[in-house]
Amino acid sequence: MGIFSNNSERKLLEARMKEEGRLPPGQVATLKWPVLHYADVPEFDSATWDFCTSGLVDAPLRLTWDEFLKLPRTEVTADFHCVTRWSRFDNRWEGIPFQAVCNLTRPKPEATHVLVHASEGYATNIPLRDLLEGSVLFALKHDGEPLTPEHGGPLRLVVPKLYGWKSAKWVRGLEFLPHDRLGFWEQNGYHMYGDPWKEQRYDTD
Ligand SMILES: Nc1nc2c(c(=O)[nH]1)N[C@H]1C(S)=C(S)[C@@H](COP(=O)(O)O)O[C@H]1N2
Ligand SMILES: [Mo]
Repeated sequence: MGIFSNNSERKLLEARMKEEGRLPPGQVATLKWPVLHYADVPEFDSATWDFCTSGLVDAPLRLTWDEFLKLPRTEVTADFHCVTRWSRFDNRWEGIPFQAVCNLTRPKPEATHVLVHASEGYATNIPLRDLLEGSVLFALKHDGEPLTPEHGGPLRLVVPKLYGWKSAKWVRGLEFLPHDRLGFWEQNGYHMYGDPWKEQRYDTD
């Protein structure tokens, strides 16, 4: 045991993040990495896994696991804010930039929103322009380690600027749409956009 208990360390981090303007309103800092999701952790089989794009695109895709792994790579360090009020700072993500998939599938000009599809019927909606920001990626690794199944392994979306429910674990596809359409939590009362800095937690916020 060091001089500081884990909780003092946590409080020091929280104070520092607040000072640096990195703690959104109503959030607390965590040093741990909570696991949070609805339904069971899905099985992964590299032989049957695929990644599909559909809707308003010039080139609908169906990529196998091996094909997906051949896409360009990127690294992003970002904070992560869950609507249940924990924030985890300086997560180092490695994976495939969203832009790389977009370049392959070529959304039509009418596409304004994306419904991100994941295993077990989970889905979440995000405006296309937000997904095109450089910080958005399909992550394979977190802090240097392959993503564990409970954290979305082998592949999850990461959208750092929005609440965590937009960062779909076990992501399998993208549907490009001419308008916004509610995903899983959005149908259950969560906000359509989910900006942690504006505390857009529920559809009444
Ligand atoms: N497929 C799927 N992705 C999901 C969820 C889920 O229920 N299913 N929960 C979301 C929520 S609310 C959060 S906060 C983060 C949590 O990621 P973590 O478990 O790796 O901390 O995953 C998000 N992605
Ligand atoms: Mo969350």
